[in-house]
Amino acid sequence: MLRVPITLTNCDREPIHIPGAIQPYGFLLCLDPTTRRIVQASANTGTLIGLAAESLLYGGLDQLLGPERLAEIEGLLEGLTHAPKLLGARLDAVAGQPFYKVILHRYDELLWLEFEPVTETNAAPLDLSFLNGALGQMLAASKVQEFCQHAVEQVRAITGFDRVAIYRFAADESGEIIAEAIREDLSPWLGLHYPASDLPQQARAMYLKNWLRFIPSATYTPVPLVPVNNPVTNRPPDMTHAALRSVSPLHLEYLRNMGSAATMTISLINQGRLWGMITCHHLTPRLVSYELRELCQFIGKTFSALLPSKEQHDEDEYLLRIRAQQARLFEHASAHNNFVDGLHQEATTVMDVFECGGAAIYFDDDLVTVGATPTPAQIRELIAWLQTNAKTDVFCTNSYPALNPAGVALRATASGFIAAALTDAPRNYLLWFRPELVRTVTWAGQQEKAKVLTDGQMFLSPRQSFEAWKELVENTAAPWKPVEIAAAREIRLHISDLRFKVFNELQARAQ
Ligand code: BLA
Repeated sequence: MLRVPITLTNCDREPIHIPGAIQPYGFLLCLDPTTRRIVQASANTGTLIGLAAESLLYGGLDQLLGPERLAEIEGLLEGLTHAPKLLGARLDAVAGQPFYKVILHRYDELLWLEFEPVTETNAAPLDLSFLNGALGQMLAASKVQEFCQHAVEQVRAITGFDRVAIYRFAADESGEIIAEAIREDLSPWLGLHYPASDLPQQARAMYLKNWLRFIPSATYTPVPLVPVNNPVTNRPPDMTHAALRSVSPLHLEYLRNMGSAATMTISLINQGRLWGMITCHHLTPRLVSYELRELCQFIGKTFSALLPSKEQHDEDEYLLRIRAQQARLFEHASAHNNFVDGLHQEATTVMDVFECGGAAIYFDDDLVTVGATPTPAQIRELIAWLQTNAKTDVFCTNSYPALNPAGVALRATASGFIAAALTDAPRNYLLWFRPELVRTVTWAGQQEKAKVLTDGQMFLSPRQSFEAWKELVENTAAPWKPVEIAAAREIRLHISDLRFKVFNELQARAQ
């Protein structure tokens, strides 16, 4: 049960790297790097291998391991860094049943030995030809969307999780499910958005250092370390790189509320930034072998390495589309006696140049609109506002209501807009509108009832999060991309050139 009321600030403050406890599916020993003596042990060694944690303290590994395994481990301890290493052999000498594997790393002035049972779930065996095919597909995908779809399908194929999704972060750190592979009978989450607070800052920072988290059961009772504090530093050891780290109780509650019994999350990192995560969910608890988790990390790292080229491809393609539409628009504008007619009467109109809900042309007091726009009276008011407030020839916002309270009335169609004042006639404008983001997104998840509070506590669940996200993005449209603003500038200059040419021609004819 949670004791502290959850607020978005105390979420960010929870010290998730020093929980002083582990998840109970394995056990942990921390060794002093110089003396190689055990200085901390998880309290479950008694239950798991019949040796009480207290009895292990200040002794060596020879209490658990025979000379052969000990020699192997000694060999690995020398060169250890924060990057975990798996001891190849199974440790059947630890306690007979179950068999253990050991994952070792060195961090926070300690040598860490994490013992995991060798129980496999129904995951497919590691297969090089599968991996070869999977990477081939990822390389061949040109668009980010297609690339993400391959990645979730591959991770689902090798791990057998019920649901594998890619959760991508926006500039404001909110997230969206952009691809998923799910068991047939599950309802899709594709297109769902979540607020930045669902993944607090300290967790983001940790996930940049450690590529994979694994929670085989969301209903576990944490096992404390004995003693909880490292005798040297007098605080719990830093578990940033420990696989068994006990995770935030807040997050566990969130998982239980969403009906998820086991999860695995892989970081997707782009130029030092957490770009997104591959999140895996299972309806029942499950163990995934360390080797398989390593393979998933490999996919996450490969994804991260290939991602910039896929993003570049999407950007290049959008730019080409903008250029082609611009060229058509310019042709139409020149072909008509009145350029305004050319901008809205042909198959390609001013609103087709880039992604927007509607557009308007305001010229010599005449107003023409295409697509979904505010009413003519509202557009005229907007123009009056621009004339006093817009300091640049091309002005854009993705939250007009934040700049002008009267803008709230326009939020359905024009939470965002780009306004380009014509060069030679600055009181005239081309306008592109974007609707409120929340109107373009629908909730497709389980139709559970949104509950804000249970017993005075915040109720953590994706549905609740989605409601929170909706509130945060009220009155906001999708942000304008630099390439769109640049295109608006070009259109503005081109229209002015065109008008200048027409003016010159008329003058020449008149002489
Ligand atoms: C961690 N939150 C996480 C993680 C995910 C999410 C993927 C990584 C841990 C893991 O592997 O499971 C969020 N997971 C999601 C979301 C979806 C999903 C949004 O599948 C959507 C489908 N979480 C909250 C709030 C708080 C919070 C309000 O919603 C704080 C008050 C905390 N989330 C929180 C914390 C962690 C976390 C503290 C870190 C857990 C840890 O690693 O210890």
